[in-house]
Amino acid sequence: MSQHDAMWEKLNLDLPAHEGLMQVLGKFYNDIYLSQEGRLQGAQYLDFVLSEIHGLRIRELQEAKAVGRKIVGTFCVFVPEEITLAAEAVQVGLCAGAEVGSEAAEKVLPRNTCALIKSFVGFKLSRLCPFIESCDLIVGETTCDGKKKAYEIFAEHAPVYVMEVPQMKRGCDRDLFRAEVLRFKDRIEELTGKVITADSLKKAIKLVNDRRRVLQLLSTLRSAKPAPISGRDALLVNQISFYDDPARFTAKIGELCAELEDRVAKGQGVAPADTPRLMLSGCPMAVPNWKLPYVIESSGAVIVGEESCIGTRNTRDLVDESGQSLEDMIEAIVDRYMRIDCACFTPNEERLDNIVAMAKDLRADGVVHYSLSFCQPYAIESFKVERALKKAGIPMLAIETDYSMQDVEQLKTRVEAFVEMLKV
Ligand code: BJ8
Repeated sequence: MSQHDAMWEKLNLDLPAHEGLMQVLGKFYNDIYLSQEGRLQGAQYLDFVLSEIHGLRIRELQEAKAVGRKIVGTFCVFVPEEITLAAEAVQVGLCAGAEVGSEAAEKVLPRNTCALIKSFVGFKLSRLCPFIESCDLIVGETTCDGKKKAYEIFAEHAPVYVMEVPQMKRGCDRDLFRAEVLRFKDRIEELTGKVITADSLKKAIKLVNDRRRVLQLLSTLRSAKPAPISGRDALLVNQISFYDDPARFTAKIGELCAELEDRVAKGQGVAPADTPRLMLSGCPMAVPNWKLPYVIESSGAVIVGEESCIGTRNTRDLVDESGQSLEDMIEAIVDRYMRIDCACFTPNEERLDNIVAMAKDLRADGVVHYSLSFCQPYAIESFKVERALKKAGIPMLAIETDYSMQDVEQLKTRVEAFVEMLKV
């Protein structure tokens, strides 16, 4: 029995199943996170947010709703949060990273669908996610085929709006995306009853950029040897950035970075300086998808960066803050989002350059490329990534997996062999 039961009941969650999920999540968190040694003081914020992810944060969302603010859920970093915030709404990233609910999802989706898609459909059909149930609007997007088609099914159960994201980056594609950003702005204004002004958009751009800046700082600090923070904790920071209040998050991670700066100055780390440093690259790892980071960091390596949407792909680029008119700011937003190097684009050469540059900046000894099973964009692109890294003299291990725990031992064997090879 939890103090939040009444709220969850009101949100129409399946209470017994939700209770089971929370218990599994708690145990998982305990094993993967709380068992780490030498964690930062600032990690207490992460532990607290995670422990209250379906509790106090949901209560905050209900309070926001009670004073007329709208909640907008998303599954992709292409949905411009600046627009949502400028209309005084709250945006939350919904990408689900758990296997629970996949049985229900497989009743309406083919089995060979990526785990991320099955997860969000399963969460909805099984009534397990209070974020989804709190949303006034859920924004989908036309990135990969699986998501695009799954939104049609999802829309039968939730209020869905789909943004068209181009697949190429020519002038005409930018025009298309600009039109979509304006269409999204209209939809958000209609939802909230608020008109977005130059002033409100300017503030929102700054708020989101500030969050990106603190995450950029975290990323830079991870280039230190020895690594000052575990990959698991750094991933969690990035995951929480999609859920928590942006201003609070930026302040808390600013404190955590100050602690890291101190560690770096003293030459302290979470693992000895000669520990092999690995960078993750590929599909996003949504909460609570911590399997591969755990496997890697219990195989004698430390993760120093994540080239993914729950990582640097979402934080590398800022929106230009110099625009004064609403039109200028919309153009700046379009420019910034068109730089996202998702594998759904063709060609996507800039991603290869970004991966190589990032691996060098972070002084990574190797890269683990991670694709969710049945994710064609990332699995196919991994061949080009491997080639680009090879040219730069950086070894890569390609992993394809899902959210189940069945392959943990097999993954461990492969990762351990890769780590041993790096030591030679
Ligand atoms: S911008 S990476 S968040 S689309 S893993 S559902 S691609 S089959 S998540 Fe993504 Fe936006 Fe791109 Fe980023 Fe499809 Fe692949 Fe599944 Fe994926």
